[in-house]
Amino acid sequence: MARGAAQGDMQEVKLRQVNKQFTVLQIQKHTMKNKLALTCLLLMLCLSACVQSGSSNKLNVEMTDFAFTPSQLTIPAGREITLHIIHKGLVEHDFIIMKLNTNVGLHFNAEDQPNVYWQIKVQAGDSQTVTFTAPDQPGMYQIVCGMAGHVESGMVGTLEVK
Ligand SMILES: [Cu+2]
Repeated sequence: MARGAAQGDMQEVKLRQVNKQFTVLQIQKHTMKNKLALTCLLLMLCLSACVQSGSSNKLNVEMTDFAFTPSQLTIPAGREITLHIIHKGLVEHDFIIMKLNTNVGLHFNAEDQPNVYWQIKVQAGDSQTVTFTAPDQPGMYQIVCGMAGHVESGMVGTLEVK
């Protein structure tokens, strides 16, 4: 009996040791997982911050018949802006930035021409990368296409200068 009990105790001790080691292993695994999760989180935060600051002086605009996508853009005041236009439509379009506090109204016509801040004409299928200098004055600027009937069809947008 006494021997059997002693053996049982020994087994229990061994079992406890194994359990302890297993727990230690589990804790180490857990800590590594947490570290990995934290690293991932930090990396994601950094990436999103980098993308946000990096995209400010670069614009990507898609032209279709008849829309600008996105139609709301934001750029930093006074900076040189690289505009990449992807033309996916079948007809010619313009990307026109109107001067601050001007608006083409229902149509773009000859009276609106002196109020143009900057413009580029893009032929169908002719994607382009161009540069222009952002206005110095912060505010909301209107974007339009100057082709007859295109404003009416929805080729309008806003450019926020910050
Ligand atoms: Cu157009």
